[in-house]
Amino acid sequence: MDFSTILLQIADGVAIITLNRPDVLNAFNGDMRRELTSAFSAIETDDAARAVVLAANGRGFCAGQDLRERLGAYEGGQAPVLGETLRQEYNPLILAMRRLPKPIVGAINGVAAGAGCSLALACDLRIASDQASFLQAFMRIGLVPDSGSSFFLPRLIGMARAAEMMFLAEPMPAARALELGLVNQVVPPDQLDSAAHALALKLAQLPTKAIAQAKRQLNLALSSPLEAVLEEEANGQAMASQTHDHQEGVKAFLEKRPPTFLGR
Ligand code: LHQ
Repeated sequence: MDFSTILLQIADGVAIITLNRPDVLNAFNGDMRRELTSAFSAIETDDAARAVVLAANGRGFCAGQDLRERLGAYEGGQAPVLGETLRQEYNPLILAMRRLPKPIVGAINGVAAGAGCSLALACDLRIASDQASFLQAFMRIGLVPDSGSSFFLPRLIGMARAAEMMFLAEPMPAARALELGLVNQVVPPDQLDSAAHALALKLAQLPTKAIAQAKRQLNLALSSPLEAVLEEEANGQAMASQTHDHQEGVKAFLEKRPPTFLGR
């Protein structure tokens, strides 16, 4: 697949997507929104990809909406109505990430601002460089949190801290994000790629169907009552118990050797 704003490579069970508009800290233009969604949909159907790293080139992770994209409209004295852009482009991207039956590791190298912060929050796990920061930039330009930030942020760090980030729009440094559980790990910048890749490699070797189902259960747990989650767990276990990977896991345990999971 040919992309102009991102890079995609798949090897050793791991798909690496790299945001590639470094001059504008990987701000989202229309091409990047569409290409990113296409990349996730290509990964969904490719058995060679069992885990994903979402990384970025340059010194920023993603600065959110490219504020130059609609300059024409502002200069003409008419601000664009942004609801449709969200419905048609950002929301499908966030849903594609959450519905992807494969784990996504965000490798957060620098600032993740606005919809770029939302993008980081939509990953399953986040490893951050100690230079990274998270910024709910929306309020700075008179907008409201979007692209899933209002869903993920309070669930990750609690209502009061989410309100603080959203209202004050001050950057949260990686070290604080680690304290609050917003990221899983913080590493020096030169170790970010290898740490994210090592984690994804580990995920790629786990029982693929069980990982996909665990992600479904986590998604459901975010917004469903206990009864529904218990039922989903029972359905999921009915499926997982019939996989080769489950048989292999038990066999390997009994034979005191590491398992080889084949993803079926
Ligand atoms: C940028 C951007 C950018 C263009 C840096 N656009 N060029 C909104 C609308 C539509 C529908 C859906 O939802 C949304 C959601 C949103 O995402 S709203 C939030 C949009 N993002 C922002 O408001 C963040 C704007 N950027 C910043 O505040 C700063 O750039 C941050 C704090 C991210 C980084 O600051 P610095 O490290 O000081 O970098 P810088 O400001 O010098 O930026 C470097 C270059 O990147 C610079 O270009 P230049 O040609 O001067 O070197 C910036 O203009 C460009 N850039 N963000 N969003």
